[in-house]
Amino acid sequence: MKILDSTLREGEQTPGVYFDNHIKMVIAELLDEIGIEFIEAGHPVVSNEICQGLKKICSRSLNATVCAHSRSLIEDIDLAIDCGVDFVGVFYCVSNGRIMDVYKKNIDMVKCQIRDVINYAKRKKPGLIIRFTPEDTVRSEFENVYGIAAEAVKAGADIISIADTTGYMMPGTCRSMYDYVVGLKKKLAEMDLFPRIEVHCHDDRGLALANALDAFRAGADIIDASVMGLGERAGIVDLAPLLVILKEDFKVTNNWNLKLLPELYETVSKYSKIPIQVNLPITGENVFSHCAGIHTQAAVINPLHYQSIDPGIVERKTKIILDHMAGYSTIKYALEQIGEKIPDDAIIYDILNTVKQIGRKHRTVDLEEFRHIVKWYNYHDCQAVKK
Ligand code: HCA
Ligand code: CU
Repeated sequence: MKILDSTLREGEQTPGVYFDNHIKMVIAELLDEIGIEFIEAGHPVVSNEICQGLKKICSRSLNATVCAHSRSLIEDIDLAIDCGVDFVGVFYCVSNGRIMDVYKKNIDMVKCQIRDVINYAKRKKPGLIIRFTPEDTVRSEFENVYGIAAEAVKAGADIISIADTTGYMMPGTCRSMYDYVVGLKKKLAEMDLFPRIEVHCHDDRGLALANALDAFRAGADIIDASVMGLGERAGIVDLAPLLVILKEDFKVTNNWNLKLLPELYETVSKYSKIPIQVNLPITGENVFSHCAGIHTQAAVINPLHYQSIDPGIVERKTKIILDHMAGYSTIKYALEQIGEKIPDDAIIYDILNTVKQIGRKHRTVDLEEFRHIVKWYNYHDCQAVKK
């Protein structure tokens, strides 16, 4: 299985997000270093800047295959090929409603258009990987989806992408992505067609990752994701947890370097001006921190009592937080961290109370401030002894 990162295409469709071309290059290089197999780097028809960015990224000879997004139009294909991409993602909506209301066409006209465009692309650049996405796949009439997908594959499409454009699917229900992937593969196999299957899951219901994993279990070959899940509306699958789960839980053997994920996320966050949510799985500030006294008591003995993911896989560390939730063992642990002798219980409780009071002011105590608090009580104690 392979990953397609769309931070530079879908991600740039986040309101207000724009990456300058020199930043796009850095992001593409980081994705490549991590070992992401496909980088969807823009939709050339949107602007000349996007074309320039695509051209430069293609000229870098990355290991990753660079993809351009394209409408089902010859002019878009020409532009994409002109940018030097080896992969073009063509899309068109296939639902009767949209075809008739918006495009004033019928399904046969759409079939012809898609067939002609894909034929043209394959002839113009033999070896070009072509993906066809029936937009809003999962809510479109199934016979339209497999009918047009079959036409696309016969014309030369290598990949059919199932787009859950509106985040509509739900695991374990009649809207299951697992069942959809199995059903579409079966239908195409009956026609002797075996394209690779890609999935593009939006997160409108917070189920993008769950649906993507469902698709993976059903045999999908390529999964789309973006950094922080950036994209239209609620965005798509967040890249970091997808990679971690595939590697750690599903034991896929792709050679991804997960240790570079924090750097990638910081870069994308800085230049997209979208903060990394503190509780964002894997990359959020708080996700390997322990706060409540009962948790820290167990976590200082073995973090795995309260963690099921080892932070080391993304080069992060377990953190114990000092705030109003701290307990006796939190303070003992912090004293050890700063190399301080463990004082009498009475002093430990004085320190604990101070830490809790500060915590009630909506603050946490870092180890530097903790040192000052300990010093204060030690000093106090000396004065008391002198008297
Ligand atoms: C879009 C919609 C899209 C397309 C996906 C694809 C979707 O922004 O054009 O072309 O594979 O969610 O359907 O992102
Ligand atoms: Cu999308």
